[in-house]
Amino acid sequence: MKVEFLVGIIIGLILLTLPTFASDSLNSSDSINASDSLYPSVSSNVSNSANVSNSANASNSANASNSANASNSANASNSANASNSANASNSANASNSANASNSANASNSANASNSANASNFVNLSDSEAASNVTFSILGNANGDETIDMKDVEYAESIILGSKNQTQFADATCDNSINILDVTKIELINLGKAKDLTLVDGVGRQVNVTLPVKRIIPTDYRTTESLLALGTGDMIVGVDKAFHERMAEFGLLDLPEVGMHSQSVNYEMILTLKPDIVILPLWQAEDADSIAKNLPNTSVIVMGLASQKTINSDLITAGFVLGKEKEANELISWMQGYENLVNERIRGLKSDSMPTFYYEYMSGGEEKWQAITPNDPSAGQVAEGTGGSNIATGLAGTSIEVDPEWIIEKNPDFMFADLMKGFDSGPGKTEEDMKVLLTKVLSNRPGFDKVNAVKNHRVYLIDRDIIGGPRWVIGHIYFAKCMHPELFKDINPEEINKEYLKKFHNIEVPGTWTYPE
Ligand SMILES: [Ca+2]
Ligand SMILES: [Ca+2]
Repeated sequence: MKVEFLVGIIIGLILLTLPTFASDSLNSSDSINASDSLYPSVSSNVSNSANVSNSANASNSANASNSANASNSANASNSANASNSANASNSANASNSANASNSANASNSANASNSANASNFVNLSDSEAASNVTFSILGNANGDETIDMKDVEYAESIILGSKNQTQFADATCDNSINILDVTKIELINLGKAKDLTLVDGVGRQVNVTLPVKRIIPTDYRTTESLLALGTGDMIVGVDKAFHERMAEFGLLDLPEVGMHSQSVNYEMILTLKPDIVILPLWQAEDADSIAKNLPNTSVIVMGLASQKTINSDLITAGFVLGKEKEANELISWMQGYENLVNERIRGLKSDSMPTFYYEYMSGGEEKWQAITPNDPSAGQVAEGTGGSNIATGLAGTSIEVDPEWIIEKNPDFMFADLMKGFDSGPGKTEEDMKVLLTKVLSNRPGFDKVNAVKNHRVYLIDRDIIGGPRWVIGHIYFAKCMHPELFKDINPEEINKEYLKKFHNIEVPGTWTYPE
């Protein structure tokens, strides 16, 4: 425990001294993104609920000691979530090291060492790095979104001393930039490299033998993203949750190698001889031990399920899998709708925006869990949609709150997350959703006084359109519900159909949002 604490302090110091990379490392908060995990820790939520309610109250207070209590209770909640899907001690250490709400989820050693390494390199200027998408394959010397002849030239300039070394310039991964890197970059560019090294979603350097032919994603939303790139014939195994929740995408005859990235069946994976195994961010803590059990397989952590990381990891995955064009198409599709929302809500004044309560797992037994903007997946999907989340400022990604607190906050809108996933989406009708809405709102004494309920502004949103490439559909739905006058011509259900047809060539009857 002591050692872990010290590691936490050291990581904290590194993060604190590297503000740029500290914020990058927030991407890895997906690693314990409870709202993406199937089975939130029920017992810990219960035991922490009193504290968490305090934190909600504290957020209204200027009293310093109350604020401190609030962040402590939030830490407890984060640790609990972490132990569910990842490693609790690291999460707790991170909470100690810096800002609780931001860094609590962020820490892992791979990330920290990446930050440390990266500090030796220059940051590319905006003109040199095309966008905020990070194409993290060694050989991408100029830091843009691909590897091509410009990287060859850039590496030569580094050798000649006219450019500084950059983060991904060392194509041969030997801590030196020389003519071998230039050669390697040329080979990668020509499609003749026998291998390449990528920096995965949590900063691990992973060598991949080319060409990649057989892949196993251990998480169902990652699988959806990969399928959208046209990799259906490369996937040789899936997780059980994929069969249970995403039967509409096919692959029904493939073996199951785990359950939602847990209980990995190593024997099965070894039998399937994958070139790469792709883990979701929240499985990052286990990546190295999983890799040890899978010799001759590249184990890569990627954020293909989360809004915050999907673009960068799609472009990296697209390159490794020979699906660059497909990755670019998918990213353009998402960005098109993201821009549309931005453009239409641009004129709204922040102080006149409606408030909303976004509830986690509304369809399940547990209620009163507020999704906060810290959640890099669902919480972020709801940001930038012309509303103000009442859970803004609360620590943690999702946090149990007191019903009284919600009533007092009196949100104008309520969005109910249907994590269970079986009551909405494929095969469901509007009538089914109407019944579900009644169920979601039952057993909530005093809730009829809340503006959202009083004015019939409670909306159901299926998780299919929150994670993976479809996050942008959920994003639009939030914006349209709160500002229907700005999105009269936009129909999220139609966009879902468009996505399924365009990127998966399937038609799936069902209802993902209610009411429209
Ligand atoms: Ca490049
Ligand atoms: Ca080198």
